[in-house]
Amino acid sequence: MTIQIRTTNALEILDSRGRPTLSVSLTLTDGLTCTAGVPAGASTGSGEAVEVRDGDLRRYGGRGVRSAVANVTGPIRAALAGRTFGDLAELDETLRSLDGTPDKARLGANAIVGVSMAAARAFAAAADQPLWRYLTPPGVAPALPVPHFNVVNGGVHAPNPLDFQEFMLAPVGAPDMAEAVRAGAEVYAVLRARLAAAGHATGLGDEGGFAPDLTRPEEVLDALVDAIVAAGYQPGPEGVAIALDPAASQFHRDGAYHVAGRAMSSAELVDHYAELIDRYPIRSLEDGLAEDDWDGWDRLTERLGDRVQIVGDDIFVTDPEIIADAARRGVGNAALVKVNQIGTVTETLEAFRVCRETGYAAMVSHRSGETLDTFIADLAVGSGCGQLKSGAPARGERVAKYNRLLEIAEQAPDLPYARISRSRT
Ligand code: 2PG
Ligand code: MG
Repeated sequence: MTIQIRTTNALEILDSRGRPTLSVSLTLTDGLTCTAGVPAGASTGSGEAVEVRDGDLRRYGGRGVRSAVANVTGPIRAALAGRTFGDLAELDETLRSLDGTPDKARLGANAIVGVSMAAARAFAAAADQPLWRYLTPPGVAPALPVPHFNVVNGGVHAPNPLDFQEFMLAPVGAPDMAEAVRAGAEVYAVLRARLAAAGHATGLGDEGGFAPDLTRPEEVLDALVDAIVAAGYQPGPEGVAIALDPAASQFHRDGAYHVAGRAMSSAELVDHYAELIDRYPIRSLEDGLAEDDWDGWDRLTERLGDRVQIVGDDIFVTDPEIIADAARRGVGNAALVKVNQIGTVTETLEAFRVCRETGYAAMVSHRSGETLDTFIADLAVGSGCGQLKSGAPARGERVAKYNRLLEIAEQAPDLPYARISRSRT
């Protein structure tokens, strides 16, 4: 199935945090227009593909994206307009070679990924397929992913004293998508009432989770387990399990990890995680250590890798080569997958392929700065990876993805709800 491009367009819009991002559109010669909203992170890995931002301090504190918009309407349009493409890989390769840098810094990963996402939609439409089906590689079984609801926010996503960035609810024991969403929303509601009753603020962080003035991870984990039980669910693999993203690069400074007022070595922090995993129904630990602490990651994986999923985000940055290298070394056992972290849909699909071939699990992820775009819901289903994190079951830009999963489940009733266990095996 081919597409012929008439033009590309882009607009500077706001993301969910009130910062500028791009809405990109691609118009085909047959008149069809496909659009994509570009996500943006806060706790970014240093190896991520590079966004182009204006740096003009008179607008949005330098965060404007007019230059990235100009790249879509200038060089990218000039390279694509009038051309016919046989598949997305060919189009993405054109974008990559036009950019010419290893990290997409010239045209901007924000400009490139928007075009790539819109193009994926155009190919899906040309093939008369829903996006998730188009994104399913041959031989892969699509599945509805277990949603990972980030219900307590800390780190750089909230102004509270919590050092760990994300505390997530994973309804692994739910019978289907609708019940999974219901479990997340019901526990979230109970958690809010309980936090309020205990005198904590129930304001929200960037991903829609509560941002209470708690300091120790144990206080949050106790509150989560209480809320799961009070909402009528079983904490753990039969009901609602817990996933953590401490985003440890953010609290790693001067050679130590700073958690709840304590400075810990890498080995001490691994001990701390082991204690938490002993005490609480934790199934997944993302970015437990900093992105450059590969020796620590070795230790972490060796110590806890057969008990929980050890997910690399900042350390792998959705880069197929880094994931392959990590798999050779036995570092981590799962990769977080963010389309804008690598910059094209084709390379994202390649990251999934490396995960499948190396036996690594994969989890699709939103960014802290989101739009109403629901691309990642389809990507999670199509990849068959079984896991999606898209923030709390609240705030429009977060629930848009979960609502899209409900829609897909309704439209494709034969799709299974992913069966993933508490441990990775
Ligand atoms: C993360 C992400 C998304 P950000 O660390 O996993 O939750 O955060 O988008 O700010 O990088
Ligand atoms: Mg992360």
